[in-house]
Order: sequence, then structure tokens, then C-alpha cells
Amino acid sequence: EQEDDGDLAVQPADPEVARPPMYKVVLHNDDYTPMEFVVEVLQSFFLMDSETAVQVMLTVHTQGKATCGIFTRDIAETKSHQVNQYSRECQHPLLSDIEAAD
Ligand code: NFA
Repeated sequence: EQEDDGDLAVQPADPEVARPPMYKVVLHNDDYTPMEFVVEVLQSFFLMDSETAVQVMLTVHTQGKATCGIFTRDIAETKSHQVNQYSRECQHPLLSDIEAAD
């Protein structure tokens, strides 16, 4: 007889199926992109509130780079590509890339 799991997701036995590899989207500093453009990018592509976006932007500015978010590989690649494409369209040199989170 079938047990009722209450429609909760039943986790598979293999932990690498339950927990896929995660990737950081890393934003890099440059000398030309306006700070307010970086804040706008962080708010629109990574759904940060304005205070968090300013903090992360200043970390990139002072440390050279910072993590904007951690996602599965497909999502991380898409976000990074969107940021780079939008920045290029706006004629700013701002760049992101991805790196394995663990
Ligand atoms: N360093 C840039 C400036 O002084 C600001 C910046 C911050 C650029 C974060 C890229 C990323 N205008």
C-alpha cells in the first residue's frame, strides 16, 4: 500500500542528486563603470535591496571582486551572461564570471 507523503518532495538517496553543485556569480571591479550603474545591476539582476546593493558594490570597489549570488550552474551562467550583455549594451566595461562555490 502507498504511504501518503503529504505532497512533500521525497529526497533521493543519492546526496549529489539532492544537492547539485553550486556556482558563485562574481562581479569584478574596473576603473570606469559608475557606482550607481553597479547598484542598479545588483538590484535588478540579483534582487538586492538598495542597502545590500551599495554594500556589495563597495566590496567590489575596495576588494576587487565580490560574490553577487550562488546558484545552480545554468542559473549562474545565465545571470553572468545577462549582466555582461547589459553592461556592454550600456557601454560600461563591468564584467562578471562564475566560479564553483565548493
Ligand atoms: N571602481 C568603479 C568607480 O570608481 C566603481 C565600480 C564598483 C565598478 C564595482 C565596478 C564594480 N567608478
